[in-house]
Amino acid sequence: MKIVAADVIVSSPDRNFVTLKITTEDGITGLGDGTLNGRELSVASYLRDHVVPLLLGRDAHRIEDAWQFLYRSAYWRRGPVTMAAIAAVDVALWDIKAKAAGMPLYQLLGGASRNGIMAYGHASGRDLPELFDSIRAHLELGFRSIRVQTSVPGINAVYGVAAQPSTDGTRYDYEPAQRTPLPAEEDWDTRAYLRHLPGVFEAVRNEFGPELPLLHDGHHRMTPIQAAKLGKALEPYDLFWLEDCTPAENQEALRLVRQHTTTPLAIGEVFNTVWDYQTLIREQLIDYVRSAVTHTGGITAMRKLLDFAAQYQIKSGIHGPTDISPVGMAAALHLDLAIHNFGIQEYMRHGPLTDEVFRQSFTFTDGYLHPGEQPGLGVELDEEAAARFPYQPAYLPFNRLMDGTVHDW
Ligand code: GCO
Ligand code: MG
Repeated sequence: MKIVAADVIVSSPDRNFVTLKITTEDGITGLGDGTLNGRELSVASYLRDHVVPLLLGRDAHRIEDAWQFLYRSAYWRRGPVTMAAIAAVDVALWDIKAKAAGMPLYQLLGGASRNGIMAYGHASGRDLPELFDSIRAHLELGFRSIRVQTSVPGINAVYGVAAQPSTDGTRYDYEPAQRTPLPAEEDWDTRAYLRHLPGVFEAVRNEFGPELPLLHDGHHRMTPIQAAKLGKALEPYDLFWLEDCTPAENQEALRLVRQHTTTPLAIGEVFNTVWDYQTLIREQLIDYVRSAVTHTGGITAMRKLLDFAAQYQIKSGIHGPTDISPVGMAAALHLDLAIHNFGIQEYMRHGPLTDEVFRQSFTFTDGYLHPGEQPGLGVELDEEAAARFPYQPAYLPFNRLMDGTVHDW
């Protein structure tokens, strides 16, 4: 089944998305997500200028071969731009194969291992009353697992806290990228954060009881010993996980954290290959793999990574913020349903304009996602709608410490 066309569509409904659409000689189309938040045009160029010419005429069914060819023939390998571009191709080819088979993609991955996919939502607040309202609003929406992020006294803007609560408390609760021509500057003080956070979790546990799974994202801001201290301090509040507690480049850092705390650890949203996890998985330094299908070379590579993790009782926690498009999200859901070592799925709902561009068939009921039964991924792109929302520059903020030093955001 020859590939006859491959088009890169950059569209900005609510936020920027990069989508690859592959068309075969018999008219089957497949979609892949190549969105890299704040660096979208680099993936679009990698695909348009360097990958599309290689795809034309190839057999769409040879997914593993396409993956190996794109990875190895560039000679230069790994990195978020390359791996997002490969992911876009890989997911589009899986979409085509499943459509050709007349099956939802999860069936080709071995079929369903569970009835539904437990998802967690993002609650946040500038103070405890606002945080409690946000948690309640998420519970009303059906979420049964909640990530908790709060402001810290003395710090002006903290990652993960919505600038303004929305009317339903959740719909636009937090969007990492801002439509600004330059990255916005935020401030940070780790000691103030470490003093504040345990009290927040104590208050949340007192209000919502012991059962609700609670998660927290440290966003790479702590040193190993600071992370160890936080993990210990949070033990009484029984977190589902503490995410990205230290900068992700240093796998050995997690050894030190692990020696000090039984708080489960999740890491990996900025990783892009299995090699980033070698030490972490073999030494069982983490409990959850946080990679996104979109940034880790697609379903082919994620399946291998998660199978490797499974040998060490490490589970999935696939990255699913709004900067993963509905196409990337659908790919994650098919994988979540099929693999045995599923842990949890992050789910940040997209805005209404995104729903106009991407017609999705996944459902969210009583805290559980399901990719649906449409052949393929179950997502269609309305190209006319996509064209109404041209690219808009948007960047993630960055952090400076109180003395002006640049810090992890
Ligand atoms: C998460 C992430 C995101 C990232 C975002 C950056 O856990 O969902 O930390 O919120 O900040 O994906 O583009
Ligand atoms: Mg995160």
